[in-house]
Amino acid sequence: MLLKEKITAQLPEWRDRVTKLVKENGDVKVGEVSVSQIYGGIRGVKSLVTDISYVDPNEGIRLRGYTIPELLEKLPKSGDAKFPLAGGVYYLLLVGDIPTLEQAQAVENEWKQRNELPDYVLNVLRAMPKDSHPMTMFSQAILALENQSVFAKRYFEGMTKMDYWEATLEDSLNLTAKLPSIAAFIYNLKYGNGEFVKPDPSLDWSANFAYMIGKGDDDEYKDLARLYFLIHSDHESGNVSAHATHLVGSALSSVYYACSAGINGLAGPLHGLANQECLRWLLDLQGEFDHFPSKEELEKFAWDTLNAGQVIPGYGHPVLRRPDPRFTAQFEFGKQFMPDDDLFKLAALVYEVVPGVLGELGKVKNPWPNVDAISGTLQYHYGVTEFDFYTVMFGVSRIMGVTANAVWARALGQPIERPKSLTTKMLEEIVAEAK
Ligand code: HAX
Repeated sequence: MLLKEKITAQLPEWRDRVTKLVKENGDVKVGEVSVSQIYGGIRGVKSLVTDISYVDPNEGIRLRGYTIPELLEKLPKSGDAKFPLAGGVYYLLLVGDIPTLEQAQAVENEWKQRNELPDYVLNVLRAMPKDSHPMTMFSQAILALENQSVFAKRYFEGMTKMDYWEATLEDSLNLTAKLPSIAAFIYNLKYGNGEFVKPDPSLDWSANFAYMIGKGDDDEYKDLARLYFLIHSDHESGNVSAHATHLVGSALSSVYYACSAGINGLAGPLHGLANQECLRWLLDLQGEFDHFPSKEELEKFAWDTLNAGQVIPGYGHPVLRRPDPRFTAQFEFGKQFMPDDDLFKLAALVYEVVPGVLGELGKVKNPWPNVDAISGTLQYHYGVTEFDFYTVMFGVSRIMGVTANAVWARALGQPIERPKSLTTKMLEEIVAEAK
């Protein structure tokens, strides 16, 4: 298999590099930890390692060294598509290089051979209460697939440590292959006729998602799916979904357990659920006026939200200090394909007004839009109006990133995570001694 060959070829060098770094420089200090960081969500503590992506506060995400605009330009596209194949994105995350079109298609073909969704998973989803959140259903479906884990089976057969990554790659391909089908089935079950639509083998992974939710004739939506699945795939290791996945995986739980945990984290309103909250806020704003609001009216609406003790969803970020390039890429898509859409125009006005309001608040470190500020608006335009579903699409994409990280964590022998906790009294004593 192409991916296995490409990773195998790099492994000796990577293993030597990491072993040498730790053996010869293991005691070199990378940073310090302050009391406020310990109480403040470990913000900014340099304690994780990944070579798959890096978030620069000003520049935003780079996947394997490439910015979002570079990726949109360089990653291979098939046929008339204007946006890249997800198979190429996954190749890039796993292997580290921009693939050729043939290499991207090889990953797409690998997925096609593994995309069959067992009946029992469909039945688990059918058995869930009608008011289950789509993220609960998504996490549940991933967990239900755990019995298929190649890693778990081979581990109990006595697989050697050196082979962990290969079994993890198998699980990762088997899981990622099924994600569009799982997501589309949840969509159809929750909002449609409950039909399970099989993927069309002539379509790519992203376009198949569009096809299975009934948008097979909409080429623009297929391109939006390709863009969406690219930009949400990875965002360093410290965000909740990535870190939760890594933490659970570090116990050698399979990627099914680990990804289900990551998805549970993504379901939080301060993380992936912000995209649903964001659209809700925008629709509330739209509903508030019988006309297109003026800047002053919007400003007042934003202050009303803040004064009610709520956050403005889609704005702010723990690391970024500029507009998120993932926002910008989607905003450009909107400008190109739906410049006259009322909701898009409103989102554009929010972008003009809200950073100023958050700036005036004084405490917000980053008043700029993040990835979630616009993604729902684009979905809404194409008729995917059920906004509690949006985070599932985020999850479909994010699992590409977290499984690529899982493969490399196993390949480089990353151990079980175990940070140390202290009591408040101990911290008080440390502070007293420092004075
Ligand atoms: N609206 C109102 N207040 C905000 C705010 C916003 N959009 N962003 C930050 N603040 C507030 C914080 O709540 C915090 O207030 P307190 O000190 O009273 O607790 C203060 O400003 C400082 O926060 P910060 O250091 O700037 O930001 P954090 O790193 O603590 O939090 C968040 C980052 C993304 C959680 C935050 O900006 C937020 O709640 N934004 C709105 C929700 C959102 O868009 N989440 C999605 C983030 C992207 C993502 O992960 N997607 O999956």
